[in-house]
Amino acid sequence: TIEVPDDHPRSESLHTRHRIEDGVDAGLTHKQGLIAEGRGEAFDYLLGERTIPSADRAERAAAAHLLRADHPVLSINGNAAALVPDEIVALADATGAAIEVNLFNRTDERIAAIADHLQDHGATDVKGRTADARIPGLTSERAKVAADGIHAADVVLVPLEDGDRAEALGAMGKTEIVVDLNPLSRSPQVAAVPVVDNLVRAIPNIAAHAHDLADRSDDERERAIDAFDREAALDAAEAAIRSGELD
Ligand code: PTJ
Repeated sequence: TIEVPDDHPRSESLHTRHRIEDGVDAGLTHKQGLIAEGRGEAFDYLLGERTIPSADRAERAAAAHLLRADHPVLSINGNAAALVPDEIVALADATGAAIEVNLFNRTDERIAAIADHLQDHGATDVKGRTADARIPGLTSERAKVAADGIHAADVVLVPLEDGDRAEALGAMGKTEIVVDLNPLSRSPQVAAVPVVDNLVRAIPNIAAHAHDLADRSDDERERAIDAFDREAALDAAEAAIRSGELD
């Protein structure tokens, strides 16, 4: 691994890049995950590599949805597993959500490697090794899900989604939370809660909001959901990118 000096102005972004490289070497992340990371980095640069206020509100609403759900599920792909394994386990613990591995470029080897990796990071139960149900109307490999996981979920959090599945999950009546740095991408456009932020900041911040909201009343959790305006959040993210003000 190449050393990144801590005083490098973009050291955080370079560390993230190396985690994805290591993920590919470990058989967790698909090679296309490197390309996805590059696209994400470009948007993150334009956002100022920070959590903008509208993304923080989305993360609070996401936490409230996960806490209120009967069957919340965190859907994990190769990039999420490489970047934030500890944070995913912490978010599952904070919200009572199940963890399920679900891949666009699905192979049994990578499903097993990711599930083992998450268990090494403290996950007690990882679903997705056996895909005994399907998301209707979806032809990609992402249609294969666990009957007692994503198929039965009422709220699903998906990092780096493809738009087709986002729509198919919506058609099943599920509330979908999408984390994607590109506000123009189809999946945040159709998600109930689009979170336009880097996974490495979004997942721990959703967990922090979940800890805070868990101590509050049902009313306050409902307010966090009702106060969130998805259209306004998408517009704010696009405006932040277009403004070019990197503060
Ligand atoms: O592990 P698999 O097989 O499920 O494959 C996962 C990838 C990511 C390869 C697959 O879903 C894919 O090809 O995704 P796309 O179509 O390249 O979309 C990636 C989206 O995620 C882009 O809109 C990026 O801006 C965004 N993105 C990339 N890195 C991050 C991100 N969003 C948030 N945080 C990131 N770290």
